[in-house]
Amino acid sequence: MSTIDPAGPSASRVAYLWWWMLGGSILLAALVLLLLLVALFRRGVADRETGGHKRVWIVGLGLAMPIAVLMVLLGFALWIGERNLPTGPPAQTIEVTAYNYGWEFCYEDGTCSQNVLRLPTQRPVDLDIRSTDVIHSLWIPRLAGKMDAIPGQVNRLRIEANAPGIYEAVCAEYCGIGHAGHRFVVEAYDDPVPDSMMELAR
Ligand SMILES: [Cu+2]
Repeated sequence: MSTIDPAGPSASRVAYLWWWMLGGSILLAALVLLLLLVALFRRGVADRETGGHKRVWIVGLGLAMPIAVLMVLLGFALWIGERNLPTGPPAQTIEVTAYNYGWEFCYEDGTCSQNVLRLPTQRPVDLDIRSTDVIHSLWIPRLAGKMDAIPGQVNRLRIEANAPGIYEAVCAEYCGIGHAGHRFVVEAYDDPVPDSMMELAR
């Protein structure tokens, strides 16, 4: 269930952004800590600063730098988000219905499964997500970001699994007393899906 152990392209992009943000935060935190140490051990330095220097500290480091850093991060996040949108035709579309407290997955061949989502590997799959009661949120941490399930609306999420395996998933929006148990598993298979597995998943 770790987002920094991605198993698909969408989650990999999110993890990539996360590592860059962590690196940036460490650099900035180090800079602030350094300035704090300078202030502690060289008391009086600030008092001797002239007006020009104060402009560097307040306008430069206090305003311009955070705005520039946040703009770069915003641009980076928008670029990642754009690339995670469903573009091009999916290998298949699966109808997902969230309800208190379970998940139903209906496939193009007309079959449905409860609380188990079967996927082919290395192929983009679109989930068309609905809710029959309250707002839920579908989250498969190792495959993609979260997507809300909202009554009266269809939200599409593109996912892809790099390798066969079992991936755990949860509802990421508090939806009632059974929320903690509102989970499902993703079973990703190399094609073709073995008949015995199909039976199991049903
Ligand atoms: Cu829920």
